[in-house]
Amino acid sequence: MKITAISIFPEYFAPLELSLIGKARSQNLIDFEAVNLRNFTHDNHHTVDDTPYGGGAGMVMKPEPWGEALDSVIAESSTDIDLIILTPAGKKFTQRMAEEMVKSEHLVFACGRYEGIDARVADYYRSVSKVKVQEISIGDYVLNGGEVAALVMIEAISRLIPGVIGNPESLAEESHNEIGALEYPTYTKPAEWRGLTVPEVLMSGNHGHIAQWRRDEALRRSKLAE
Ligand code: J9T
Repeated sequence: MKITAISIFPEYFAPLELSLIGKARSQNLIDFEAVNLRNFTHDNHHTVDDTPYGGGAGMVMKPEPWGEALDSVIAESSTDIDLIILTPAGKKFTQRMAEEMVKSEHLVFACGRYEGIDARVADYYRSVSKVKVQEISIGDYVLNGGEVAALVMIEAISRLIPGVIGNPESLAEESHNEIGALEYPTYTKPAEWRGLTVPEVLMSGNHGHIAQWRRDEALRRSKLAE
């Protein structure tokens, strides 16, 4: 899988060299590239933003640098592209979406700053046949830019690539569990710590009782969280 992130802060993506996805990269399971949006400006100040039509606070990202950057990424790609535009106004990112996106040959993350990217960029690329555009939010809060949201998505997606995480069983468990993976409390040794003990059922060896207890606990927790 090829992953491209376009941003005015490509340094944000340095942590991808480490940990989980670092392993995926070294095994050539993921080919990651960060592209600096300012390389697609032509003025001395490398301007990427301007004031909004209609007035209001903040700045909007200009369409031209995005158009040139995306055209160049598309021209260099031999496959279809899934273009993900990070925005708090997008569709909420879920585990099911990650499971779909991991099938992509080339994911391109457009990370905006300021008050967003000129809306014509999404509209234009929806009409390009090689490209499927999705506007995605990682949750109901505002960030300073799409970079951290892209990092979240890249971690959620890349760990689903076969061979990236050690235990395929835990992946199967996550995807079969509709109410959410691993929502029950977990324990390891010692059996008693600072006067606190591990629930008896977990040490019973009765796998049916353990599974039932975990379902009950996960349900109880999800009700508490409502
Ligand atoms: C500028 O981008 C954001 O603020 C953003 C992007 C994706 N998801 C969010 N919840 C916020």
